Amino acid sequence: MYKFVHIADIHLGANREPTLEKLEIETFRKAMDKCIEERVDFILICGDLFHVGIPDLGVVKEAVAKMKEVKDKGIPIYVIYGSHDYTPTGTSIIDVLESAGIITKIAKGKVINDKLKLEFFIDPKTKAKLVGISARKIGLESKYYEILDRESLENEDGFKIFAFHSGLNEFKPAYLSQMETIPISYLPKGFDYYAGGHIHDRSENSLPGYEKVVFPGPLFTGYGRDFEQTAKGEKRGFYIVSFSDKVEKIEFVEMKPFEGIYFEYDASYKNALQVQKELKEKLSELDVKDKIVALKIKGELSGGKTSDIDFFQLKNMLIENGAIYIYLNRHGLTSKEYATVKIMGEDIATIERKLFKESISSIKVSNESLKDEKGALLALELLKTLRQEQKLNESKKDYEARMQEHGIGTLQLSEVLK
Ligand SMILES: [Mn+2]
Repeated sequence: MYKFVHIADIHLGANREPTLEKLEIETFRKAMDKCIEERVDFILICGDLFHVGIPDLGVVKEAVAKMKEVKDKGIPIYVIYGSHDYTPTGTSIIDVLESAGIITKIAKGKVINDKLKLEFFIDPKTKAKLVGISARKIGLESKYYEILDRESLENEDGFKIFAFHSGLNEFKPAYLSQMETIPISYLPKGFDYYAGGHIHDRSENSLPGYEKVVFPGPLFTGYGRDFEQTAKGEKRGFYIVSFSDKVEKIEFVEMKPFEGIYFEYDASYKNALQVQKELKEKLSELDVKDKIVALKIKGELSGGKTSDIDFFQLKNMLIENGAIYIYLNRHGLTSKEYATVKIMGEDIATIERKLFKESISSIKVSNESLKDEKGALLALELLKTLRQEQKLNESKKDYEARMQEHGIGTLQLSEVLK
C-alpha cells in the first residue's frame, strides 16, 4: 500500500507580525516533518502554498530549506497554482521552485481545437496518475473547465487523482455564498480522489460519480475568520490518503498551529464607558497564558464613540497576562450616536468586496468588463496588485515600473498598448 499527502491553502508569508510569522513557518515545518515520519510516497499541494505570487525572500528561504529536506528523503512534492500563487506577469515563485527542481507542477495541458487537453503526470514510484487545473485569477479558471476534454480523462485507466483549486456549488459553505464557484459536473467523473483547495473549511464530500471530494482547509492563515475558527477549536491540518489500486483510507492529521481562546462580546445597549469596564473585568478572568486570543466585539453602543473604548489598553493587559497575540475583530461594533459605518463585514476582504460591489453601480462605464460583478472583481484584483510594497533594495524607478507592469497585466491592457 502507498500513501500520499493532500494539503492546501498553506499561505506562507501571510503573516507579517513576528510572533505569527514564526508560528506560521513552524507549523509548515512540523507538517513536513510529519510527512517524513509517516514515510509518505508523495505530497500534493492543491494551491496557495504562498500567500502571494512573489513572496518575501525570507519566507521563501525557510520554506525551500524544508521542502529540499523532504525531497532529499525521496518524497516528491506536486503542486497546482492557487489563486494566491498567481501573478499578473505570469512568473510566480511556484515557477522558480519548479525550475530549481524543488517541486513539480502537475497541471499541464494544451488547447487543441478549442478543447483543453490535460496531460496526466505519473508518479514514478506509485504509478498514481495525477492531473489538475490551477487557479488563475478570480474566476478565470472556470473558462478552462468549460472547454475541458473530460472524456479522455475519464477513459484513462489506473489510480487517478484530480487536483483543483476552486469552490464547488454543491459543497459551498454558507459564509461563502458570494464566492464564485463551479458545478461539480465540470470535473471529470470516476476519479479515485478529488483533491481540492481554495475553500478554507475542511470537508469530505461525495456525490454519485464523484466519490471522495476533499478540502483540507488551511494549515495556518492570516485571515481573521480562520484565526477565529482556529481559536474556537476548529482542527487544522492535512490528509494522508492510503491507496492500492483504489483509496483504502483517508485520515486527517491535525497540526495544532497554536493554543487559542475565543471571546465574543455584545456591546449593544451599553455605552462606551460601561463596555470598557466590563471588557476589562471579563478579559482579566480569562486564562490566556501562551495562547492566541481572538476577540470579537460587536453590537451598537447606546452612547459614546467606538474609539472611546481603549482597545490598546485591553490588549496590553492580555499580553501582560501571558497571551502571545491578540486578534481583535471589531468590524461589527458601531455607535448609535456616530453611525457612519455603512459597509459591514467579517473581515477586510469581505468589506472591500462589498464596497466595490455597492459602488460600481453608481459609476458610468462603457466597457463591459468594467461593469457590475466583473468590474468589482477587476477592481479587487487591481487593489491586490497595487498593495504590493516596494521591495528592499528595489529602486523607486524599478518599483514604479513593476507596479505599472502588474497593473497593465491585471487590466489585461498589454494587447491594447502594444
Ligand atoms: Mn487559500
